[in-house]
Amino acid sequence: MAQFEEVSKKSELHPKPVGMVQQYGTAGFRTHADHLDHVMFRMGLLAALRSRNTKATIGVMVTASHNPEEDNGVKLIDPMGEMLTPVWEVYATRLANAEQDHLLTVLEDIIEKESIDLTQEAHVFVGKDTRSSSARLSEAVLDGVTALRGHSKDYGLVTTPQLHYMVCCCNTQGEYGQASVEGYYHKLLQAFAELTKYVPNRTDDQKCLLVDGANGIGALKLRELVPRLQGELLVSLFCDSTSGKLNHQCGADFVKVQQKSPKGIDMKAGDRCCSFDGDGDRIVYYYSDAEGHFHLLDGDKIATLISTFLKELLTQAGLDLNMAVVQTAYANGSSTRYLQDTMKLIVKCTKTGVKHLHHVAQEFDIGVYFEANGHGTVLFSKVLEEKIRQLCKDSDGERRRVATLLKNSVDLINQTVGDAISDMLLIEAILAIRGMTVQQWDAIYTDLPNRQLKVKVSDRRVIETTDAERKTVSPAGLQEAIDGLVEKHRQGRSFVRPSGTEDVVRVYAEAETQESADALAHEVSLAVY
Ligand code: 16G
Ligand code: ZN
Repeated sequence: MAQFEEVSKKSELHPKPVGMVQQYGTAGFRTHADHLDHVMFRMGLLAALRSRNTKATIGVMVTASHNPEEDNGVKLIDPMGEMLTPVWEVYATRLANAEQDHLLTVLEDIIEKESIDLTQEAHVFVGKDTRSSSARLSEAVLDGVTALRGHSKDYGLVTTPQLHYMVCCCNTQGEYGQASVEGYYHKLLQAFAELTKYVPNRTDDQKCLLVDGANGIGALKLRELVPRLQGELLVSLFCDSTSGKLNHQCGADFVKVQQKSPKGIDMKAGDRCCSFDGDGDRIVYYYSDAEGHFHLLDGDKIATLISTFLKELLTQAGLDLNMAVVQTAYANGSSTRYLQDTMKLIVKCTKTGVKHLHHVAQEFDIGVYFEANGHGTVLFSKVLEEKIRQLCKDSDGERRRVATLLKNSVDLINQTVGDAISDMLLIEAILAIRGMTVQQWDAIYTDLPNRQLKVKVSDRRVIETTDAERKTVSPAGLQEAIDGLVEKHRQGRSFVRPSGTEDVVRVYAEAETQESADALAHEVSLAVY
Protein backbone atom coordinates (compact mmCIF):
# COMPACT_ATOMS: atom_id res chain seq x y z
CA MET A 1 0.00 0.00 0.00
CA ALA A 2 3.01 2.26 0.35
CA GLN A 3 2.70 3.20 -3.30
CA PHE A 4 -0.73 4.65 -2.62
CA GLU A 5 0.19 6.75 0.41
CA GLU A 6 -0.02 9.91 -1.63
CA VAL A 7 -3.43 8.91 -3.00
CA SER A 8 -4.73 8.29 0.54
CA LYS A 9 -3.37 11.58 1.80
CA LYS A 10 -4.57 13.69 -1.13
CA SER A 11 -7.99 12.04 -1.31
CA GLU A 12 -8.67 13.36 2.20
CA LEU A 13 -8.47 16.83 0.68
CA HIS A 14 -11.14 15.85 -1.86
CA PRO A 15 -13.56 13.82 0.27
CA LYS A 16 -16.59 12.15 -1.23
CA PRO A 17 -19.90 12.99 0.45
CA VAL A 18 -21.19 9.68 1.86
CA GLY A 19 -23.88 8.06 -0.26
CA MET A 20 -23.48 10.34 -3.26
CA VAL A 21 -23.85 8.39 -6.53
CA GLN A 22 -23.06 9.68 -10.02
CA GLN A 23 -22.71 8.08 -13.41
CA TYR A 24 -20.29 8.56 -16.29
CA GLY A 25 -22.91 9.10 -19.00
CA THR A 26 -22.90 10.17 -22.66
CA ALA A 27 -21.38 13.48 -21.64
CA GLY A 28 -19.10 12.19 -18.86
CA PHE A 29 -20.00 13.31 -15.32
CA ARG A 30 -22.21 16.36 -15.22
CA THR A 31 -24.00 17.94 -12.28
CA HIS A 32 -23.96 20.95 -9.94
CA ALA A 33 -20.36 22.13 -9.54
CA ASP A 34 -20.58 21.77 -5.73
CA HIS A 35 -20.79 17.97 -6.05
CA LEU A 36 -17.79 17.39 -8.25
CA ASP A 37 -14.56 17.97 -6.32
CA HIS A 38 -14.02 14.29 -5.39
CA VAL A 39 -15.05 13.19 -8.89
CA MET A 40 -12.42 15.47 -10.44
CA PHE A 41 -9.66 14.19 -8.15
CA ARG A 42 -10.60 10.61 -8.98
CA MET A 43 -10.74 11.30 -12.73
CA GLY A 44 -7.17 12.58 -12.38
CA LEU A 45 -6.29 9.20 -10.86
CA LEU A 46 -8.15 7.34 -13.59
CA ALA A 47 -6.51 9.35 -16.37
CA ALA A 48 -3.07 8.48 -14.95
CA LEU A 49 -4.05 4.79 -15.04
CA ARG A 50 -5.54 5.02 -18.54
CA SER A 51 -2.35 6.68 -19.75
CA ARG A 52 -0.22 3.80 -18.43
CA ASN A 53 -2.72 1.31 -19.84
CA THR A 54 -2.56 2.80 -23.36
CA LYS A 55 1.08 3.98 -23.13
CA ALA A 56 -0.18 7.31 -24.46
CA THR A 57 -1.23 10.77 -23.36
CA ILE A 58 -4.82 11.06 -22.10
CA GLY A 59 -6.96 14.21 -21.91
CA VAL A 60 -9.25 15.45 -19.15
CA MET A 61 -11.66 18.27 -20.00
CA VAL A 62 -13.49 20.15 -17.26
CA THR A 63 -16.73 21.49 -18.73
CA ALA A 64 -20.50 21.14 -18.65
CA SER A 65 -20.96 22.30 -22.25
CA HIS A 66 -24.40 23.93 -22.69
CA ASN A 67 -25.52 23.45 -19.07
CA PRO A 68 -26.05 26.52 -16.86
CA GLU A 69 -23.07 28.29 -15.27
CA GLU A 70 -23.69 26.65 -11.86
CA ASP A 71 -23.07 23.16 -13.26
CA ASN A 72 -19.84 21.56 -14.28
CA GLY A 73 -18.59 18.23 -15.56
CA VAL A 74 -15.65 16.17 -16.72
CA LYS A 75 -14.83 13.98 -19.70
CA LEU A 76 -11.79 11.83 -20.46
CA ILE A 77 -10.22 11.81 -23.92
CA ASP A 78 -8.61 8.65 -25.32
CA PRO A 79 -5.29 8.59 -27.27
CA MET A 80 -6.54 9.39 -30.78
CA GLY A 81 -8.64 12.24 -29.43
CA GLU A 82 -11.77 10.09 -29.25
CA MET A 83 -14.19 9.55 -26.36
CA LEU A 84 -13.20 7.24 -23.53
CA THR A 85 -13.75 3.56 -24.35
CA PRO A 86 -16.91 2.03 -22.74
CA VAL A 87 -15.15 -0.41 -20.35
CA TRP A 88 -13.34 2.53 -18.79
CA GLU A 89 -16.59 4.48 -18.45
CA VAL A 90 -17.64 1.70 -16.08
CA TYR A 91 -14.37 2.09 -14.12
CA ALA A 92 -14.96 5.85 -14.00
CA THR A 93 -18.38 5.34 -12.44
CA ARG A 94 -17.06 2.83 -9.90
CA LEU A 95 -14.17 5.04 -8.91
CA ALA A 96 -16.36 8.12 -8.55
CA ASN A 97 -18.84 6.27 -6.35
CA ALA A 98 -16.40 4.41 -4.06
CA GLU A 99 -16.83 5.53 -0.47
CA GLN A 100 -13.72 7.10 1.01
CA ASP A 101 -12.45 3.93 2.73
CA HIS A 102 -13.00 1.86 -0.43
CA LEU A 103 -11.17 4.08 -2.86
CA LEU A 104 -7.89 2.15 -2.78
CA THR A 105 -9.67 -1.20 -3.18
CA VAL A 106 -11.44 0.00 -6.34
CA LEU A 107 -8.22 1.53 -7.63
CA GLU A 108 -6.29 -1.71 -7.08
CA ASP A 109 -9.05 -3.68 -8.72
CA ILE A 110 -8.81 -1.61 -11.92
CA ILE A 111 -5.00 -1.91 -11.87
CA GLU A 112 -5.28 -5.67 -11.57
CA LYS A 113 -8.02 -6.12 -14.18
CA GLU A 114 -6.10 -4.11 -16.75
CA SER A 115 -2.65 -5.42 -15.66
CA ILE A 116 -1.37 -1.88 -15.30
CA ASP A 117 2.34 -1.44 -14.67
CA LEU A 118 2.67 1.42 -12.19
CA THR A 119 6.33 1.90 -12.98
CA GLN A 120 5.35 3.16 -16.46
CA GLU A 121 5.18 6.90 -17.07
CA ALA A 122 1.78 8.57 -17.22
CA HIS A 123 0.98 11.76 -19.17
CA VAL A 124 -2.25 13.72 -18.87
CA PHE A 125 -3.40 16.91 -20.66
CA VAL A 126 -5.96 19.00 -18.77
CA GLY A 127 -8.24 21.76 -20.10
CA LYS A 128 -11.16 23.77 -18.78
CA ASP A 129 -14.00 26.03 -19.88
CA THR A 130 -14.79 29.52 -18.53
CA ARG A 131 -17.12 28.55 -15.65
CA SER A 132 -16.19 30.12 -12.33
CA SER A 133 -15.88 26.64 -10.76
CA SER A 134 -13.61 25.29 -13.51
CA ALA A 135 -10.34 26.63 -12.07
CA ARG A 136 -10.61 24.87 -8.71
CA LEU A 137 -12.08 21.71 -10.25
CA SER A 138 -9.23 21.39 -12.74
CA GLU A 139 -6.80 21.80 -9.80
CA ALA A 140 -8.48 18.75 -8.26
CA VAL A 141 -7.87 16.79 -11.50
CA LEU A 142 -4.20 17.81 -11.47
CA ASP A 143 -3.98 16.71 -7.81
CA GLY A 144 -5.26 13.28 -8.81
CA VAL A 145 -2.71 12.91 -11.62
CA THR A 146 0.14 13.91 -9.30
CA ALA A 147 -1.03 11.57 -6.51
CA LEU A 148 -0.38 8.65 -8.90
CA ARG A 149 2.97 10.14 -9.97
CA GLY A 150 1.70 11.15 -13.41
CA HIS A 151 3.00 14.09 -15.44
CA SER A 152 0.42 16.67 -16.35
CA LYS A 153 0.21 19.58 -18.74
CA ASP A 154 -2.39 22.19 -17.96
CA TYR A 155 -3.69 23.85 -21.15
CA GLY A 156 -5.89 26.16 -19.10
CA LEU A 157 -8.79 27.71 -20.98
CA VAL A 158 -9.43 25.76 -24.20
CA THR A 159 -12.48 24.56 -26.10
CA THR A 160 -13.29 20.85 -25.76
CA PRO A 161 -12.30 20.12 -29.39
CA GLN A 162 -9.01 21.98 -28.92
CA LEU A 163 -8.07 19.59 -26.11
CA HIS A 164 -9.11 16.58 -28.23
CA TYR A 165 -6.86 17.96 -30.97
CA MET A 166 -3.88 18.36 -28.56
CA VAL A 167 -4.20 14.77 -27.37
CA CYS A 168 -4.31 13.44 -30.95
CA CYS A 169 -1.33 15.61 -32.04
CA CYS A 170 0.74 14.45 -29.09
CA ASN A 171 0.04 10.75 -29.64
CA THR A 172 0.72 10.91 -33.38
CA GLN A 173 4.08 12.64 -32.84
CA GLY A 174 2.95 15.83 -34.52
CA GLU A 175 1.62 14.13 -37.66
CA TYR A 176 -1.82 15.63 -37.02
CA GLY A 177 -0.37 19.07 -36.14
CA GLN A 178 1.46 20.81 -33.30
CA ALA A 179 0.02 20.14 -29.85
CA SER A 180 -0.50 23.79 -28.94
CA VAL A 181 -3.27 26.36 -29.35
CA GLU A 182 -0.96 28.16 -31.77
CA GLY A 183 -0.48 24.92 -33.74
CA TYR A 184 -4.26 24.50 -33.90
CA TYR A 185 -4.79 28.05 -35.22
CA HIS A 186 -1.95 27.65 -37.69
CA LYS A 187 -3.37 24.47 -39.19
CA LEU A 188 -6.91 25.84 -39.51
CA LEU A 189 -5.92 29.30 -40.75
CA GLN A 190 -3.66 27.92 -43.43
CA ALA A 191 -6.30 25.48 -44.72
CA PHE A 192 -8.98 28.19 -44.69
CA ALA A 193 -6.74 30.65 -46.53
CA GLU A 194 -5.92 28.03 -49.18
CA LEU A 195 -9.58 27.10 -49.64
CA THR A 196 -10.75 30.68 -50.10
CA LYS A 197 -7.71 31.87 -52.07
CA TYR A 198 -9.23 31.65 -55.53
CA VAL A 199 -12.77 32.65 -54.67
CA PRO A 200 -13.32 35.76 -56.79
CA ASN A 201 -15.00 39.03 -56.01
CA ARG A 202 -16.75 38.55 -52.73
CA THR A 203 -18.36 41.63 -51.30
CA ASP A 204 -18.00 42.54 -47.62
CA ASP A 205 -21.68 41.60 -47.22
CA GLN A 206 -20.93 38.06 -48.37
CA LYS A 207 -18.00 37.83 -45.96
CA CYS A 208 -20.02 38.99 -42.94
CA LEU A 209 -20.91 36.50 -40.24
CA LEU A 210 -22.57 37.17 -36.88
CA VAL A 211 -21.38 34.77 -34.19
CA ASP A 212 -22.97 34.11 -30.80
CA GLY A 213 -20.18 32.82 -28.55
CA ALA A 214 -22.60 31.63 -25.80
CA ASN A 215 -20.63 33.88 -23.40
CA GLY A 216 -18.13 31.07 -23.18
CA ILE A 217 -14.74 29.73 -24.19
CA GLY A 218 -15.63 29.69 -27.91
CA ALA A 219 -15.96 33.48 -27.83
CA LEU A 220 -12.61 33.83 -26.10
CA LYS A 221 -10.88 31.68 -28.70
CA LEU A 222 -12.60 33.39 -31.62
CA ARG A 223 -11.27 36.72 -30.39
CA GLU A 224 -7.78 35.29 -30.82
CA LEU A 225 -8.49 33.79 -34.24
CA VAL A 226 -10.56 36.42 -36.03
CA PRO A 227 -7.86 39.10 -36.46
CA ARG A 228 -5.78 36.50 -38.27
CA LEU A 229 -8.40 35.66 -40.92
CA GLN A 230 -6.99 38.42 -43.13
CA GLY A 231 -10.35 39.85 -44.02
CA GLU A 232 -11.56 36.65 -45.68
CA LEU A 233 -14.25 36.42 -43.03
CA LEU A 234 -15.67 39.45 -41.24
CA VAL A 235 -16.91 38.25 -37.88
CA SER A 236 -19.13 40.28 -35.56
CA LEU A 237 -18.95 38.60 -32.20
CA PHE A 238 -21.94 38.68 -29.82
CA CYS A 239 -22.44 37.05 -26.41
CA ASP A 240 -18.68 37.26 -26.08
CA SER A 241 -18.56 36.72 -22.29
CA THR A 242 -17.65 40.30 -21.43
CA SER A 243 -20.97 40.94 -19.74
CA GLY A 244 -23.46 38.10 -20.16
CA LYS A 245 -23.80 34.82 -18.33
CA LEU A 246 -22.62 31.55 -19.88
CA ASN A 247 -25.30 29.87 -22.05
CA HIS A 248 -27.94 32.22 -20.65
CA GLN A 249 -30.48 32.97 -23.38
CA CYS A 250 -27.79 32.32 -25.95
CA GLY A 251 -25.69 29.54 -27.42
CA ALA A 252 -26.39 26.68 -29.83
CA ASP A 253 -28.62 24.71 -27.47
CA PHE A 254 -30.82 27.71 -26.66
CA VAL A 255 -31.22 28.57 -30.35
CA LYS A 256 -31.94 24.97 -31.38
CA VAL A 257 -34.43 24.26 -28.61
CA GLN A 258 -36.18 27.66 -28.57
CA GLN A 259 -36.01 28.09 -32.36
CA LYS A 260 -35.19 31.75 -31.92
CA SER A 261 -32.17 34.03 -32.04
CA PRO A 262 -30.07 34.60 -28.91
CA LYS A 263 -30.66 37.63 -26.75
CA GLY A 264 -28.27 40.42 -27.53
CA ILE A 265 -27.52 39.62 -31.16
CA ASP A 266 -28.15 42.49 -33.50
CA MET A 267 -29.40 40.71 -36.61
CA LYS A 268 -31.08 42.16 -39.66
CA ALA A 269 -33.15 40.26 -42.21
CA GLY A 270 -30.92 38.00 -44.27
CA ASP A 271 -27.83 38.26 -42.02
CA ARG A 272 -25.94 34.97 -41.77
CA CYS A 273 -25.60 34.01 -38.08
CA CYS A 274 -24.30 31.10 -36.05
CA SER A 275 -24.20 30.07 -32.40
CA PHE A 276 -21.58 28.05 -30.52
CA ASP A 277 -22.29 26.14 -27.33
CA GLY A 278 -20.55 26.63 -23.97
CA ASP A 279 -17.48 24.50 -24.74
CA GLY A 280 -17.24 25.14 -28.47
CA ASP A 281 -18.08 21.69 -29.83
CA ARG A 282 -21.50 22.49 -31.31
CA ILE A 283 -22.67 24.97 -33.92
CA VAL A 284 -25.98 25.89 -35.58
CA TYR A 285 -26.66 28.53 -38.26
CA TYR A 286 -29.74 30.72 -38.74
CA TYR A 287 -31.17 33.84 -40.35
CA SER A 288 -34.44 35.70 -40.35
CA ASP A 289 -36.28 36.50 -43.56
CA ALA A 290 -37.91 39.74 -44.71
CA GLU A 291 -41.16 38.74 -42.95
CA GLY A 292 -39.27 38.28 -39.71
CA HIS A 293 -39.54 34.48 -39.75
CA PHE A 294 -36.69 32.66 -38.08
CA HIS A 295 -34.92 29.93 -40.10
CA LEU A 296 -32.66 27.41 -38.36
CA LEU A 297 -29.95 25.49 -40.20
CA ASP A 298 -29.16 22.68 -37.80
CA GLY A 299 -26.77 19.72 -37.85
CA ASP A 300 -28.78 18.02 -40.62
CA LYS A 301 -28.48 21.04 -42.91
CA ILE A 302 -24.77 21.30 -42.09
CA ALA A 303 -24.23 17.59 -42.88
CA THR A 304 -26.03 18.06 -46.19
CA LEU A 305 -23.95 21.08 -47.20
CA ILE A 306 -20.66 19.39 -46.32
CA SER A 307 -21.44 15.96 -47.77
CA THR A 308 -22.75 17.43 -51.04
CA PHE A 309 -19.58 19.50 -51.38
CA LEU A 310 -17.26 16.57 -50.67
CA LYS A 311 -19.15 14.18 -52.93
CA GLU A 312 -18.86 16.57 -55.86
CA LEU A 313 -15.14 16.97 -55.29
CA LEU A 314 -14.65 13.19 -55.11
CA THR A 315 -16.50 12.74 -58.40
CA GLN A 316 -14.54 15.52 -60.10
CA ALA A 317 -11.29 14.03 -58.82
CA GLY A 318 -12.30 10.64 -60.21
CA LEU A 319 -12.03 9.02 -56.79
CA ASP A 320 -14.52 6.20 -56.40
CA LEU A 321 -14.76 5.73 -52.66
CA ASN A 322 -17.51 4.94 -50.21
CA MET A 323 -19.05 7.83 -48.37
CA ALA A 324 -21.80 7.88 -45.79
CA VAL A 325 -23.72 10.35 -43.67
CA VAL A 326 -24.40 9.20 -40.11
CA GLN A 327 -27.43 10.59 -38.31
CA THR A 328 -29.58 9.83 -35.28
CA ALA A 329 -33.34 9.34 -35.03
CA TYR A 330 -33.63 13.12 -34.48
CA ALA A 331 -32.51 13.85 -38.05
CA ASN A 332 -35.32 15.52 -39.94
CA GLY A 333 -37.00 13.05 -42.33
CA SER A 334 -36.54 15.51 -45.21
CA SER A 335 -32.77 15.49 -44.73
CA THR A 336 -32.61 11.70 -44.76
CA ARG A 337 -34.73 11.51 -47.89
CA TYR A 338 -32.68 14.18 -49.67
CA LEU A 339 -29.36 12.52 -48.86
CA GLN A 340 -30.57 9.06 -49.84
CA ASP A 341 -32.81 9.71 -52.81
CA THR A 342 -31.34 12.82 -54.41
CA MET A 343 -27.67 12.66 -53.40
CA LYS A 344 -27.58 8.84 -53.56
CA LEU A 345 -25.49 8.72 -50.41
CA ILE A 346 -25.42 5.93 -47.87
CA VAL A 347 -27.25 7.12 -44.73
CA LYS A 348 -26.78 5.35 -41.40
CA CYS A 349 -28.73 5.90 -38.20
CA THR A 350 -27.23 5.32 -34.73
CA LYS A 351 -28.17 5.85 -31.12
CA THR A 352 -27.88 9.38 -29.74
CA GLY A 353 -24.42 10.35 -28.42
CA VAL A 354 -21.38 11.42 -30.34
CA LYS A 355 -19.37 8.27 -29.70
CA HIS A 356 -21.98 6.13 -31.49
CA LEU A 357 -21.96 8.31 -34.60
CA HIS A 358 -18.18 8.59 -34.59
CA HIS A 359 -17.82 4.82 -34.44
CA VAL A 360 -20.05 4.19 -37.47
CA ALA A 361 -18.47 7.03 -39.47
CA GLN A 362 -15.08 5.32 -39.06
CA GLU A 363 -16.28 2.45 -41.28
CA PHE A 364 -16.24 4.59 -44.43
CA ASP A 365 -13.64 6.39 -46.56
CA ILE A 366 -15.58 9.54 -45.77
CA GLY A 367 -17.99 9.48 -42.83
CA VAL A 368 -19.88 12.72 -42.30
CA TYR A 369 -21.68 12.68 -38.96
CA PHE A 370 -23.85 15.30 -37.32
CA GLU A 371 -26.44 15.24 -34.61
CA ALA A 372 -29.36 17.54 -35.36
CA ASN A 373 -28.23 19.63 -32.35
CA GLY A 374 -25.13 20.73 -34.28
CA HIS A 375 -22.44 18.40 -32.96
CA GLY A 376 -20.52 16.75 -35.75
CA THR A 377 -17.51 16.39 -37.98
CA VAL A 378 -16.12 14.39 -40.91
CA LEU A 379 -13.79 11.39 -40.74
CA PHE A 380 -11.45 10.44 -43.58
CA SER A 381 -9.83 7.02 -43.93
CA LYS A 382 -6.04 6.85 -44.07
CA VAL A 383 -6.35 5.28 -47.54
CA LEU A 384 -8.30 8.26 -48.81
CA GLU A 385 -5.96 10.81 -47.23
CA GLU A 386 -3.05 9.10 -48.96
CA LYS A 387 -4.86 9.06 -52.32
CA ILE A 388 -5.59 12.77 -52.01
CA ARG A 389 -1.94 13.50 -51.18
CA GLN A 390 -0.80 11.51 -54.20
CA LEU A 391 -3.27 13.22 -56.48
CA CYS A 392 -2.06 16.64 -55.34
CA LYS A 393 1.45 15.63 -56.41
CA ASP A 394 0.74 13.64 -59.58
CA SER A 395 -2.06 15.54 -61.28
CA ASP A 396 -2.30 18.91 -62.97
CA GLY A 397 -4.91 21.38 -64.19
CA GLU A 398 -8.47 20.98 -62.97
CA ARG A 399 -7.83 17.65 -61.28
CA ARG A 400 -5.04 19.12 -59.22
CA ARG A 401 -7.23 22.06 -58.22
CA VAL A 402 -9.91 19.65 -57.00
CA ALA A 403 -7.37 17.49 -55.16
CA THR A 404 -5.99 20.59 -53.43
CA LEU A 405 -9.50 21.60 -52.36
CA LEU A 406 -9.95 18.11 -50.89
CA LYS A 407 -6.61 18.24 -49.10
CA ASN A 408 -7.36 21.61 -47.53
CA SER A 409 -10.84 20.45 -46.50
CA VAL A 410 -9.23 17.50 -44.71
CA ASP A 411 -6.83 19.88 -42.94
CA LEU A 412 -9.59 22.28 -41.93
CA ILE A 413 -11.71 19.59 -40.33
CA ASN A 414 -11.03 18.53 -36.73
CA GLN A 415 -11.45 14.79 -37.13
CA THR A 416 -11.19 14.05 -33.42
CA VAL A 417 -14.62 15.45 -32.48
CA GLY A 418 -17.23 18.07 -33.43
CA ASP A 419 -15.64 21.53 -33.38
CA ALA A 420 -17.62 24.77 -33.73
CA ILE A 421 -14.63 26.82 -34.92
CA SER A 422 -13.48 24.26 -37.48
CA ASP A 423 -17.04 23.52 -38.67
CA MET A 424 -17.72 27.24 -39.01
CA LEU A 425 -14.62 27.83 -41.14
CA LEU A 426 -15.45 24.86 -43.36
CA ILE A 427 -19.06 26.00 -43.85
CA GLU A 428 -17.89 29.54 -44.62
CA ALA A 429 -15.35 28.22 -47.13
CA ILE A 430 -17.96 26.03 -48.86
CA LEU A 431 -20.47 28.89 -49.09
CA ALA A 432 -17.75 31.13 -50.52
CA ILE A 433 -16.51 28.56 -53.06
CA ARG A 434 -20.04 27.82 -54.23
CA GLY A 435 -21.10 31.46 -54.16
CA MET A 436 -24.07 30.43 -52.05
CA THR A 437 -26.17 32.54 -49.69
CA VAL A 438 -27.55 31.17 -46.45
CA GLN A 439 -31.02 31.24 -48.03
CA GLN A 440 -29.85 29.11 -50.97
CA TRP A 441 -28.26 26.67 -48.56
CA ASP A 442 -31.50 26.53 -46.59
CA ALA A 443 -33.48 25.85 -49.77
CA ILE A 444 -31.61 22.60 -50.59
CA TYR A 445 -34.51 20.84 -48.87
CA THR A 446 -37.39 21.90 -46.64
CA ASP A 447 -37.52 20.59 -43.08
CA LEU A 448 -40.62 18.72 -42.04
CA PRO A 449 -42.32 20.54 -39.14
CA ASN A 450 -41.37 18.83 -35.88
CA ARG A 451 -41.82 19.00 -32.14
CA GLN A 452 -39.85 17.70 -29.18
CA LEU A 453 -41.37 17.22 -25.73
CA LYS A 454 -40.11 15.96 -22.39
CA VAL A 455 -42.25 13.67 -20.24
CA LYS A 456 -41.59 13.11 -16.54
CA VAL A 457 -42.25 9.52 -15.52
CA SER A 458 -41.57 7.67 -12.28
CA ASP A 459 -38.88 5.49 -13.84
CA ARG A 460 -37.64 6.31 -17.33
CA ARG A 461 -35.69 3.05 -17.50
CA VAL A 462 -38.87 1.05 -18.14
CA ILE A 463 -38.65 2.37 -21.69
CA GLU A 464 -36.27 0.24 -23.70
CA THR A 465 -35.52 0.92 -27.33
CA THR A 466 -34.11 -0.83 -30.38
CA ASP A 467 -33.34 0.02 -34.04
CA ALA A 468 -31.15 3.03 -33.12
CA GLU A 469 -33.80 4.27 -30.66
CA ARG A 470 -36.47 4.44 -33.36
CA LYS A 471 -38.64 1.70 -31.81
CA THR A 472 -39.53 0.70 -28.26
CA VAL A 473 -39.46 -2.91 -27.09
CA SER A 474 -40.84 -2.21 -23.62
CA PRO A 475 -43.21 -1.51 -22.01
CA ALA A 476 -45.36 -3.95 -23.95
CA GLY A 477 -47.85 -2.32 -26.28
CA LEU A 478 -46.22 1.11 -26.40
CA GLN A 479 -44.75 0.73 -29.90
CA GLU A 480 -48.12 -0.49 -31.26
CA ALA A 481 -49.78 2.54 -29.69
CA ILE A 482 -47.20 4.90 -31.28
CA ASP A 483 -47.62 3.17 -34.67
CA GLY A 484 -51.39 3.68 -34.45
CA LEU A 485 -50.99 7.39 -33.69
CA VAL A 486 -48.38 7.97 -36.40
CA GLU A 487 -50.66 6.45 -39.04
CA LYS A 488 -53.19 9.22 -38.51
CA HIS A 489 -50.73 11.94 -39.57
CA ARG A 490 -49.50 12.57 -43.10
CA GLN A 491 -45.71 12.11 -43.29
CA GLY A 492 -45.89 11.26 -39.60
CA ARG A 493 -42.94 9.83 -37.68
CA SER A 494 -42.43 9.65 -33.95
CA PHE A 495 -40.25 7.94 -31.37
CA VAL A 496 -39.62 8.05 -27.63
CA ARG A 497 -36.39 7.40 -25.72
CA PRO A 498 -35.18 7.77 -22.17
CA SER A 499 -32.79 10.73 -21.91
CA GLY A 500 -29.18 9.93 -21.09
CA THR A 501 -28.60 13.26 -19.38
CA GLU A 502 -31.86 14.19 -17.62
CA ASP A 503 -34.47 12.29 -15.65
CA VAL A 504 -37.08 12.47 -18.44
CA VAL A 505 -38.39 10.59 -21.45
CA ARG A 506 -37.97 12.48 -24.72
CA VAL A 507 -40.65 12.49 -27.40
CA TYR A 508 -39.98 13.44 -31.02
CA ALA A 509 -42.62 13.86 -33.71
CA GLU A 510 -42.64 15.19 -37.24
CA ALA A 511 -45.44 15.53 -39.77
CA GLU A 512 -46.62 17.45 -42.81
CA THR A 513 -47.79 20.51 -40.85
CA GLN A 514 -46.73 22.07 -37.54
CA GLU A 515 -50.24 21.49 -36.12
CA SER A 516 -50.01 17.84 -37.04
CA ALA A 517 -46.47 17.46 -35.57
CA ASP A 518 -47.59 19.19 -32.34
CA ALA A 519 -50.66 16.99 -32.08
CA LEU A 520 -48.69 13.81 -32.72
CA ALA A 521 -46.05 14.71 -30.10
CA HIS A 522 -48.80 15.43 -27.60
CA GLU A 523 -50.66 12.18 -28.34
CA VAL A 524 -47.48 10.12 -28.07
CA SER A 525 -46.51 11.74 -24.77
CA LEU A 526 -49.92 10.74 -23.38
CA ALA A 527 -49.23 7.15 -24.48
CA VAL A 528 -45.95 7.21 -22.52
CA TYR A 529 -47.58 7.97 -19.16
C1 16G B 1 -24.90 14.34 -24.69
C2 16G B 1 -24.20 13.98 -25.97
C3 16G B 1 -24.92 14.57 -27.14
C4 16G B 1 -26.37 14.10 -27.14
C5 16G B 1 -27.02 14.42 -25.83
C6 16G B 1 -28.37 13.75 -25.75
C7 16G B 1 -21.81 13.75 -26.34
C8 16G B 1 -20.47 14.43 -26.29
N1 16G B 1 -22.83 14.51 -25.96
O1 16G B 1 -24.86 15.71 -24.46
O2 16G B 1 -24.28 14.13 -28.29
O3 16G B 1 -27.09 14.71 -28.16
O4 16G B 1 -26.23 13.89 -24.78
O5 16G B 1 -28.93 14.01 -24.51
O6 16G B 1 -21.93 12.60 -26.70
P1 16G B 1 -30.21 13.22 -24.04
O7 16G B 1 -29.84 11.76 -23.92
O8 16G B 1 -30.57 13.85 -22.74
O9 16G B 1 -31.27 13.43 -25.08
ZN1 ZN C 1 -20.65 21.07 -25.99
